[in-house]
Amino acid sequence: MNQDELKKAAALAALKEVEDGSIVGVGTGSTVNHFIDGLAGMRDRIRGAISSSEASSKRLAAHGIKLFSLDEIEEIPVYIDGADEIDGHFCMIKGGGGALTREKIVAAVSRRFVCICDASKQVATLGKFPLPVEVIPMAAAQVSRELVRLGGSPRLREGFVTDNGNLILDVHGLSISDPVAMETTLNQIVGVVTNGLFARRGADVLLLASAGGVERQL
Ligand code: ABF
Repeated sequence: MNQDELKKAAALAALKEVEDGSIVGVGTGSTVNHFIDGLAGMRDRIRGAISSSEASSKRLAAHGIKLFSLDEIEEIPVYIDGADEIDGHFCMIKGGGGALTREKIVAAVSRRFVCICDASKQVATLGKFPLPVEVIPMAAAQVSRELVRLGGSPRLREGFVTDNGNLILDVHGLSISDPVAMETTLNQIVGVVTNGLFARRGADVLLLASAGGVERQL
């Protein structure tokens, strides 16, 4: 199986995590795209979805899945999303697709976070994948200097603007031994909207696809 087939296997396994009659939290990315396509086959069994990006909203709408906003609901039972890296404590780096802020917001209102990944995303220590940090445009230079002080090498993601009208700094060279502390520290930098560490609220379930099948880890 190639990587895309593994992503699809993890994504389709996540359909079993969806509760009948519920509003489903939907992430972003190529793995989630397979999930959305699978969800279309059971759209009559759900009320609809809360989406974490314009791209996912478009795909959900194209399948006739009703979209809800966070103004309409307080909590959702389950959020399904991919990751760029996930460690043994289910802390993650996310935001390679640039949707980290909305992903973190939807994850925050979800009772369960189900992460769908192919096995290449599993790591012992987070940080080989450059950590995305969403910044207010006028603060990009100032935030970059702070990130350098923390030991990282930030690079502006060229030609990219987030769904929220902000910029992304991809921070290379971090070895993140304490993801909760790093997430908290980065949150304190003025001008940072969100950082791509999902450690304070990590995943609850991991559906990990490898050549041997999809393993459900808790
Ligand atoms: C989103 O999609 C992101 O947070 C992460 O960056 C990405 C995973 O990418 P893919 O599913 O395309 O490998 O969940």
